[in-house]
Amino acid sequence: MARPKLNANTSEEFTGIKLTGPADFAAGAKGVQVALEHAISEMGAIRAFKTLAKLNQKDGFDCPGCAWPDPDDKRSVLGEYCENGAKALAEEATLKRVEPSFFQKYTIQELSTWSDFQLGKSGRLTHPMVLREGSQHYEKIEWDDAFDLMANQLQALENPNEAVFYTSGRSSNEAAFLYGLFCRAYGTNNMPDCSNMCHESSGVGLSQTLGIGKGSVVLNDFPQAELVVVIGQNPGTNHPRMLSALKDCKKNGGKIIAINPLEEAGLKRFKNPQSPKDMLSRGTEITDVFLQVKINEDIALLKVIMKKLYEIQKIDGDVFDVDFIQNKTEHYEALISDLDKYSTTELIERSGVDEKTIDQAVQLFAERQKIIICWAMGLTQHKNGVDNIKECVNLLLLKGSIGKDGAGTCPVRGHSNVQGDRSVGIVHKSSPALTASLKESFDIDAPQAPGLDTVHSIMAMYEGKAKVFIALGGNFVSAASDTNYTAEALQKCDLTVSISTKLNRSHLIAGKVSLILPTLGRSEMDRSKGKNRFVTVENSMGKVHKSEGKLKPASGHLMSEPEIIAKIASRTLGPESKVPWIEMSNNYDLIRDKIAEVLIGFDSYNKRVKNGEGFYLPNNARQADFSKLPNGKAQFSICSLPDHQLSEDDFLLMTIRSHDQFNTTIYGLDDRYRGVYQERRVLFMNPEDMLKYSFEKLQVVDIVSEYDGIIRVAPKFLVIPYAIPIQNLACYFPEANVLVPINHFATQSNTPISKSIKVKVRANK
Ligand SMILES: Nc1nc2c(c(=O)[nH]1)N[C@H]1C(S)=C(S)[C@@H](COP(=O)(O)OP(=O)(O)OC[C@H]3O[C@@H](n4cnc5c(=O)[nH]c(N)nc54)[C@H](O)[C@@H]3O)O[C@H]1N2
Ligand SMILES: Nc1nc2c(c(=O)[nH]1)N[C@H]1C(S)=C(S)[C@@H](COP(=O)(O)OP(=O)(O)OC[C@H]3O[C@@H](n4cnc5c(=O)[nH]c(N)nc54)[C@H](O)[C@@H]3O)O[C@H]1N2
Ligand code: SF4
Ligand SMILES: [Mo]
Repeated sequence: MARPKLNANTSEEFTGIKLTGPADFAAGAKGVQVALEHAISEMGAIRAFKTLAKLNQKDGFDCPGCAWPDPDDKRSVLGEYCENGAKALAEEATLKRVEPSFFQKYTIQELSTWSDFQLGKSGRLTHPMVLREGSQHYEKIEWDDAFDLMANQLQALENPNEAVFYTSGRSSNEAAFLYGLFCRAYGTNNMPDCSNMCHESSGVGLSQTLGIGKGSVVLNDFPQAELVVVIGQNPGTNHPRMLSALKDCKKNGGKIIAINPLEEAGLKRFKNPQSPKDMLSRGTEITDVFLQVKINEDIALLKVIMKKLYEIQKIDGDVFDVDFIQNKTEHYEALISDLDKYSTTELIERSGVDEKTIDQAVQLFAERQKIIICWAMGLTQHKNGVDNIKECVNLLLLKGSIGKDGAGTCPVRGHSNVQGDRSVGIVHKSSPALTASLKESFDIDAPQAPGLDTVHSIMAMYEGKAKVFIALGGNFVSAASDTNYTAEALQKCDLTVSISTKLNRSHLIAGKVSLILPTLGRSEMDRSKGKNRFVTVENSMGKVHKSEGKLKPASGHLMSEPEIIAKIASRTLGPESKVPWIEMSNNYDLIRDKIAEVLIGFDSYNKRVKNGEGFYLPNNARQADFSKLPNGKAQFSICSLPDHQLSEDDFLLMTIRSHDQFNTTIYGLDDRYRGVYQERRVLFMNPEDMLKYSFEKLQVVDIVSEYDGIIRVAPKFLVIPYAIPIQNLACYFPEANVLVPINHFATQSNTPISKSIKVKVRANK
């Protein structure tokens, strides 16, 4: 008997909103207090203090939060972590458990009515579990039986491309390398990755213009920068320790420009909890010029800045780095003549920023030569996400701000090892070089044809072309676009498998048969033959270093990610496989040796990570080496303005993170910096728009999107008056993912348009 289709969305119940208005600084004593409260309530005081002391230390483990780097040299004894790092750790190191009895008690139908917050707070998964065909309850399964079940399903597929292997960016380099190796040995490149929904636009835009899909700066560039631009990013919440880097820049006379539809608290002022002086004073003012751009009008704004700089250049001649442009770039003339086609007045109007403020920013760009541009999802998750990145690169190239100290590109990565996973082979497009190395090292005939990325995997499952879905971490149904469509796609699968630490909605919105395989978290001891093992990760700035868990594992039944992958591989591929799967998963040194053999930049991998220092991967843009690009030159690009064809009653909606979540993991219900407490179903709206539609404060509304004749509704949101541009709206991810159409994504990168969804707002009746 088939199971009924479950509701894939979080609970619509309101939870008791309180509003205080936006904060005017980030961190401070409150940050410390909240961090400790979370840690102590999940772990107890002794465990909390012991574990926090190892977070981001050289002999400890890497923060399971974001990918912001740790200092290369000295680490603070007071703690090298932030409030949200402590929350991420507390979530993983919690003492609560989801035992088999939990699943006996609740059906998946019952659990699906819980909110994401409630699901996550249930605790750590302890045993491998199976949901059998037609059943409503997960039940215990032995590890061996789970691996046999998977191997049988995978062997029975007519074509390896009927299987999809998703990765979320928490996995170590060792686990990710084995996983990619298994996919290719099995015969598919179907490796969708959370990057596809995240920084893929950065990867594509940067590769085409600078020849590397990663950023070019390191942490030590910040104190040397004369100007840092933070565009489409909310570091106070999502990369809190970046505020220390911005502060270091300011201390040396640098300036900060923020470009955002919202004036985020973290970009106003920062009180560093590690600095007693800061805590007693007002802290550091961060932003010098705030450009309150309209959603997805960054290109208009950047174009007007470049036009104005060009006007000054024509008069005084030393605004642009002419030598750099001549020697290192091409298509400068095309860029200038394209800029000429736009009217300054129209660009200014589109951007939504007044000319006086733009001129202040232009002045800073004109006077300063060492510039860093930092960005995140506010630029990548649009139809023109790739062009957004290229326009930033244009500006940096004009200033010669690539390949010198204190200057460059800084796409700030999300998940703590998302960049590493990519570096070691989680890519749905393989390269001839990788195929050749895999052949040489493992005698594997890896497939050449590109595999499916996230949106195309979902479509393939929906259409019955993919039948098995395996996830190394993450929460696919809640993270992906078009929640209801994605849910249907997953429920059509014959088998879904989640390698997870904690319960989430993707375990409930399952295929005909479903497995949960519980795994060790970052903070936990990974022991083999009586010895502790370590793994390695790469931070947002390309540094690879070790991470060694210290806590007793959440359960005696957990396996490490490399062990789980190796078992799946050896069972599925059988004794004919030439890869020593089990030996490698027993001894991670062997995995690292193979990574060093297959991939460039990892020479003496084991030796270089064992001392705790780590190493930087090669980065051509940092060296201003563009030899791999056409004519050996960095590329200026022609970017066009987006066209949303908004009617008078349409809004553009951005789906953003609150201060109390990590993606689909909801830490709590407070968005302290935006002054919204105890509620997530909120819609931030300009007071003039509220007046126009006669919406009252806290009125209940439905948000509706219509694409290609299909209407999607996110019901029951409370309207909050907020300083956001007119015709722009914001609400939280993942509650609003139901509105994002599956077939609308960024050109070239296929990243869903989660930051510019065209919607209407209706009173809820
Ligand atoms: N605590 C915490 N840390 C996290 C995460 C988390 O959920 N919680 N998630 C991690 C992950 S995976 C990622 S990718 C990063 C995400 O980090 P961010 O990208 O900072 O996260 P978002 O909340 O999506 O915020 C996007 C920011 O861009 C702005 N924005 C939206 N649209 C536009 C636009 O059109 N133009 C401009 N200029 N700005 C715009 C929004 O107002 C918001 O300030 O954070 C990582 N770190
Ligand atoms: N509308 C909208 N949608 C978005 C975004 C947006 O801004 N707006 N952002 C997008 C972005 S940037 C991203 S990166 C994706 C995130 O997409 P995902 O990475 O798929 O989602 P997460 O919520 O980070 O995954 C959380 C789950 O990971 C598991 N987990 C945690 N730690 C570990 C571990 O160490 N190992 C294993 N195996 N599992 C672990 C836990 O079970 C937890 O429930 O969402 C995307 N979706
Ligand atoms: S900035 Fe990111 S990596 Fe650093 S402690 Fe905070 S959450 Fe963890
Ligand atoms: Mo992300």
